[in-house]
Amino acid sequence: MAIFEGRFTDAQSLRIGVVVARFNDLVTSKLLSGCLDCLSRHGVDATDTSSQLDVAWVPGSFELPLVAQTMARSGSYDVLITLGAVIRGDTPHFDVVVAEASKGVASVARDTAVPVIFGVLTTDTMQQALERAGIKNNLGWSYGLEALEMGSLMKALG
Ligand code: INI
Repeated sequence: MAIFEGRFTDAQSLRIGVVVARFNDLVTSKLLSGCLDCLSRHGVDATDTSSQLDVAWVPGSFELPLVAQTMARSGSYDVLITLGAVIRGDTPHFDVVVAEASKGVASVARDTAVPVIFGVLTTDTMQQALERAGIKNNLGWSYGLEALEMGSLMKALG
């Protein structure tokens, strides 16, 4: 019996792309900081001159799938992370943006076999989003960890 598991010790061998939405930048820049901190502390070169890690900014969460798809198809990345924040209270078309972002990101992963972490916060209020972006816990850190696990697992599966 083979058991496949992602490891967190493969970080130095992974090429990682992060796509982050500028909308609700107060939240998403915190998610990005938490994510980069996690990657860096696991051995990823997260410096400005890194050849292992790239960050692409998009206007909003709706645009995450297209840029993730472009990066996935480039063949330059083992794993991608998408970061965004959609807040129901301020967004009449909340459901549309969330549905397109989530379905789009899932499709990119399945179509390209490059794992794409869905790091889009969907909350009722800005307060809740901020709590998940660092006031209480920074989910960006968790998304970084999940990227290392999935990148490693997909490599193990060959
Ligand atoms: N994009 C977000 O990432 N979060 C939001 O809360 C949001 N609101 O509130 O509308 C949002 N809208 C922008 C959208 O993602 C696109 O960038 C825009 O529609 C252009 O395509």
